[in-house]
Amino acid sequence: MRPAAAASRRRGPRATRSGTSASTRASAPGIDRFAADVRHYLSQSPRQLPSRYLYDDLGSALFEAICRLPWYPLTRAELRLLGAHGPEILDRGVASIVELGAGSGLKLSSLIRAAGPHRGPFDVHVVDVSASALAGTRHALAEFRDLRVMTHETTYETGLEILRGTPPARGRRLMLFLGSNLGNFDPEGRDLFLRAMRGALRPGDRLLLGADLVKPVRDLLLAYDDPLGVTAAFNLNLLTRLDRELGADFVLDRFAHHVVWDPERSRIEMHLRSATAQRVVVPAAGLDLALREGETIWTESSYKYEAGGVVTILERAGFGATTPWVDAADRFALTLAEAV
Ligand code: AVI
Repeated sequence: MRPAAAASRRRGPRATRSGTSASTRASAPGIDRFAADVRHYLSQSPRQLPSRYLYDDLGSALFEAICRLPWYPLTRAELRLLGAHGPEILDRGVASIVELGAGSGLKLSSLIRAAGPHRGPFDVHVVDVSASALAGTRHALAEFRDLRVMTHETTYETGLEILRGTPPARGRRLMLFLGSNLGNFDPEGRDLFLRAMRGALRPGDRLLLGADLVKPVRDLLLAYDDPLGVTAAFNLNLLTRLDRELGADFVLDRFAHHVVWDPERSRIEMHLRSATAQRVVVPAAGLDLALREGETIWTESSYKYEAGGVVTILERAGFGATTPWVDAADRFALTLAEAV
């Protein structure tokens, strides 16, 4: 990995209503990497595409819409927990907040609001590959005084490298990894990533981790295959991205959104199923694919946890975990863990 400081292009700090703000942009994955990943993963058996590519501008907007659907209760459950436990989460020792993958900034702003008016000042670092998500976060934080906001337009991994080299001058750092983002990692990648987060913290710093919990299968299937078809659009949009950016010739109505619950691995899988036997070319990735009728392209896994399981994996990664706060209605957990 390139040294973060050398890779980043710093745009100078500027005054905002909320305090000061600055941004870095470091090695966001480009089109060559996209083409190479598509070539590699579509050639696997079963065929796959990495879920991180679901989030172009339209994909990010569709995901924001998913979070408002009645059948996808994760975001609302997490907001309830942040509202109820804000003062504890942002106790007086916290001077620096880091969020990986902030989306619209809604959760971060809700947490700061819930902590009360006398908390802060805070240094806030937000890491996301999407420039529009970072702009949304800045906008959401503009109402607060006493924030110094740094946005980092880059991958989580590079963001963690940057943060590791810039510990806060005073107080504790609180890292946020919310919204069941951890659920999109396979177990091996998850453990590595938790260790990388731990590596960017010092003993006494904290991690607030969101995790969606196992719930009745019917509810899980509805959350990922909603009757309005928003999640289907989110999934199919990945093919429009391949058409637009890599010159592919996927025809959308020859594919269907397909969702499977795997109880053994405790995960929801999202696929795109080929309705017919068909050929598809992806010129920029050098691919000429022959898809069978019913063959699927696996686009995402969302692992679901038990609250006790979250504590175990956190402890394995070098955290002392407290008892998770659980939203009983929608089965979602927030765990505040201390780096040891
Ligand atoms: C971003 N991530 C946590 C979402 C999830 O639930 O796995 C993405 C998503 N996929 C379909 N709906 C939402």
